Amino acid sequence: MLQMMKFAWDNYKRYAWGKNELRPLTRNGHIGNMFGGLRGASIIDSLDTLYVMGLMDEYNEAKEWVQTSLDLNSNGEASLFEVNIRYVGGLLSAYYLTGEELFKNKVVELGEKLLPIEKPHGLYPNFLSPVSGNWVQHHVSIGGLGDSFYEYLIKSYLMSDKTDEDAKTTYYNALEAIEANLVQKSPGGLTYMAEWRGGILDHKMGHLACFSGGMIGIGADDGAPEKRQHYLDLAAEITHTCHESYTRSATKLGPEAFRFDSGAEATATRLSDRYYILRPEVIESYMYMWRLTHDPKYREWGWEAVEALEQHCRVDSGFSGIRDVYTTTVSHDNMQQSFFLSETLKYLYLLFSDDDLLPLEDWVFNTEAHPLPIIRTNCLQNEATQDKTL
Ligand code: DMJ
Repeated sequence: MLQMMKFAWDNYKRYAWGKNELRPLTRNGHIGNMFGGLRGASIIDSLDTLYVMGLMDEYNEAKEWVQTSLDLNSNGEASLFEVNIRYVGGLLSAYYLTGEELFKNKVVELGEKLLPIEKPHGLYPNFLSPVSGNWVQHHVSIGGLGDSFYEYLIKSYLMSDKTDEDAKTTYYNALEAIEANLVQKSPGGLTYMAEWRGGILDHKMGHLACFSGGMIGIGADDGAPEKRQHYLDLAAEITHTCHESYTRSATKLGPEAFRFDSGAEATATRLSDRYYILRPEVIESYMYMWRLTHDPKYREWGWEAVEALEQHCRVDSGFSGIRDVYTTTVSHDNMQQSFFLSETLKYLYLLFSDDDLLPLEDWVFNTEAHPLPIIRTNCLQNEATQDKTL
């Protein structure tokens, strides 16, 4: 994993330094429009991974770029969600891991720019202008761009040192609704999350939804006592299904979405769903399930993914997504996504590390795998007492 990270980083540095992502086939940088005028997404997303892996020369290069070249006064329409999870999350986590004031100063500056003055009908649209601070489009979604809502309920509860009872109640109520409405069992015995379109079930599960194995796993222990084992079993079943979506492909990598209808069981039936863009969610669930159960199968499954990534996604100058997981004559998409460095490689590294590296008792990972510390209530109490004394 360390070698994979170094390879991905070195090539980004060589061909795409300062741009948002590396295009590994054409050996140039990609900017895109997701982050408005912001640049260096791969650098910000990599800071904590480099630090945790002990790649200190590379970490220092990244830090120097933040110091000298990260321009927060940029123009353009940015996705609030993406800037938040990658830039705010990346800088915050770098600050908490290293204690470097530079990261704190940058993240405070960025955070202030992201905070809107007002919001339409009390809702939070997906796009915001970093120039004016106004919402750009009044598009609200709990699907793509807004899908981390459930994950953040349980994570807010854990991050508050289990004091945020509202987040807890909302999460377990939502999980009951998910179980009642979305969780299904296929004829072949695979548990999956269907999609819900105005009351009609679409028997399709997206790769993105495979994070839910890990989410349900980390929340299992704080559920009602009679539900705890059930939640852990559900988490394991969903993770198993997501693994099946990998094993049933020729490349042993999973498609963007897989179906459970017309005879399909965890396979993509549409050409447009067959791609894999280096996403982390399945490996993320392996990592959580390994930490929670220590069942060796999760490491075996993680290793299968490493081999498949090496075989099908590694190209001469980085790692690339592929257009069809069902053929070993692969066609590459020419994109090394920043979340590959931030999430996929970090979760793989943690899967094969001891549990005391970023222990789950002390750290919560945001949806881009940036670790944030659990705020201990006794620390807050001590701070309050000190303030009073002063
Ligand atoms: C990442 O940016 C984050 O994990 C986000 O929550 C969902 N999409 C990608 C990875 O697939």
